[in-house]
Amino acid sequence: MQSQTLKIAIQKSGRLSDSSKSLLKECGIKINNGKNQLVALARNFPLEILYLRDDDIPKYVEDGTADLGIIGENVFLEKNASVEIAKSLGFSKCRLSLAVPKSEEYAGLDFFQGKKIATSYPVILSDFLKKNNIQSEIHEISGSVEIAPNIGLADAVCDIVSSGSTLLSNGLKEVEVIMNSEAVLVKNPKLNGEKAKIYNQLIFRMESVQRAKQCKYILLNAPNESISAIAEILPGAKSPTVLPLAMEGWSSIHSVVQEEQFWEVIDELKQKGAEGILVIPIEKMIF
Ligand code: PRT
Ligand code: ZN
Repeated sequence: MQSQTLKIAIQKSGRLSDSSKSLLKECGIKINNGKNQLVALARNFPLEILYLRDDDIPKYVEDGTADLGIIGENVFLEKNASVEIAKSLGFSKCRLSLAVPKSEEYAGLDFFQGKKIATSYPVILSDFLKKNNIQSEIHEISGSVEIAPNIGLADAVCDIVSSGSTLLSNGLKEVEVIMNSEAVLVKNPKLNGEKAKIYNQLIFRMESVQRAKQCKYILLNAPNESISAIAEILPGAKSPTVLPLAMEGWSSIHSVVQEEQFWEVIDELKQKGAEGILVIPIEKMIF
């Protein structure tokens, strides 16, 4: 039994919370969740979960109240805390952009010279403007940034965009992307001893889950003379498994394929004589 527990801070409720909880679940971590609970202990892994507002997580990880946290890269940069990014997590993808009223003619960043920009991200925005030698007035507001130009509070906004529909329905157009963001796992840089060991176990599990999401298990039948050509297309983890079929001269080939190359690979396999192709999701991949 481990005497220490690792503490991870995740968003209590919001756009990151479901995916953060799912990730822990996929890592095989079972959590006893009570309603409105702020802290929970995992049942089968030395991990304590703290449920917080995302903006508070960097500070808690910096001061060691939590060892790890899951936040958007946008919050990581804005809060500028002494924490390090341990891993990109691939969910809650979005971008931080500048947007102006649709009716404005926009020819480039000079548009913002002397203008008033409303945002919840003053640190990232002022850094971006400074790098581009633009002098603007930053008006910090904590929510509903997109209404600022309509009520005469600002000439433009700097806000998170995902589908773009919020900007559209407020008569704004996106003109510059300042940064792309996704959820990241952040850690206290001083993690050591037993906590570092638990952290390594957790990272190992997260990597196995992530790797599996990027791959599919593939099974197909092929004439024996095509085996070597197909093995070249489907190298798998080491090399594909080849099993004889009851039908003389044919084999069943099993392997893994990268999700992003999937359709290309399928076309090539068909050309090489593959038939009866089955593609199955993989839950975990351990090397
Ligand atoms: O209460 P708490 O402080 O914990 O949460 P929050 O309200 O500050 O954050 P939350 O839950 O809204 O977002 C958490 C994180 O999710 C952000 O820091 C981003 O990293 C990420 N994320 C991904 C988004 C979006 N997509 C998103 N669409 N954060 C905000 N939005 C908002 C945006 O502010 C705008 O109002 O959604 C609107 C734009 O969406 P579209 O689809 O209309 O473009
Ligand atoms: Zn927040």
